[in-house]
Amino acid sequence: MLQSREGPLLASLKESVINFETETLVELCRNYLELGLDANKAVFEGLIPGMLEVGRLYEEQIYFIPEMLMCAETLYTGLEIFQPHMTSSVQHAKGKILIGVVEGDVHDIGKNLVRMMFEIAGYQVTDLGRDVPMDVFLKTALNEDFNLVCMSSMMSTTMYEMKTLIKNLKEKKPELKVMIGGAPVSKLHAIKWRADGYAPDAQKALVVVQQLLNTIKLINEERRL
Ligand code: B12
Repeated sequence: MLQSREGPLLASLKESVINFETETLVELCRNYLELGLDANKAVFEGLIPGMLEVGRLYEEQIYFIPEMLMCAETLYTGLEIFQPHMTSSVQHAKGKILIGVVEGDVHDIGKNLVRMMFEIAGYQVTDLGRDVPMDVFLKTALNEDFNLVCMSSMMSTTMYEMKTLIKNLKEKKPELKVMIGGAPVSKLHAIKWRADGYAPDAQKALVVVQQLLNTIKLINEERRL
């Protein structure tokens, strides 16, 4: 019975993001949660596919910047409603993570999703926001005690900021672990730029973080022996 309601509701959530119908979306979110359905599914199989379709509409020049902004606003309303109900297979994770979108880039939806997954798992996250000046990113990463620095970029023009940032960070603090992500980058960029990790989406990012932090723990334990 519930399953028969879930599919149409997920499709409607997706549609409401595409059509930037925030009021409808709020109503749908309420119905969805009242039925006790899975909030993670609502985000990853409803809201995000909606935003991906918006990207396609933009590329086909059916949507322009004002529409994209309205869709993003609707998406954020949904994320806010679902976040308190989301769960993670990783619980009570320990570690301090710094995250931000590099200088020149205002795309922060992806970064916010990654941050959300980290917070749900229990990590302590410092979010520098978007279009973060290089010196701010560097200073914060070097002066505070983070286990991992995560950077995001959505444009082929701004992704090289990550390369420079990694180089600067590794020169000054080689032991600091760095993870990168965002649509224009791949695992190959991570390897070439000497990042320690890469993930293509928010769910996989959580798995990679766990692996990286476990490695750090093992290295520290071995050092103590
Ligand atoms: C929404 C959007 C906008 C919104 C952004 C709103 C916001 N608050 O983010 C607005 C309208 C502001 C915007 C502006 C612009 N945009 Co725009 N935008 C998009 C769009 C449609 C969707 C991006 C998005 O949110 N995707 C959904 C999220 C969920 O996916 P995601 O970001 O990839 O994130 C996932 C993964 O990448 C990963 N991830 C992301 N970060 C990280 C970090 C880590 C550490 C890890 C592990 C993983 C990870 O996990 C995320 C979640 O699963 C894309 C088109 C597209 N098809 O993607 C264009 C796009 C990115 N934009 C583009 C452009 C050109 C612009 C503008 C220059 C347009 C203009 N003429 O002004 C400006 C840029 C201004 C600037 N200086 O940054 C181009 C970039 C082209 C390129 N190759 O460089 C794209 C690709 C559209 C296109 N095909 O031309 N944009």
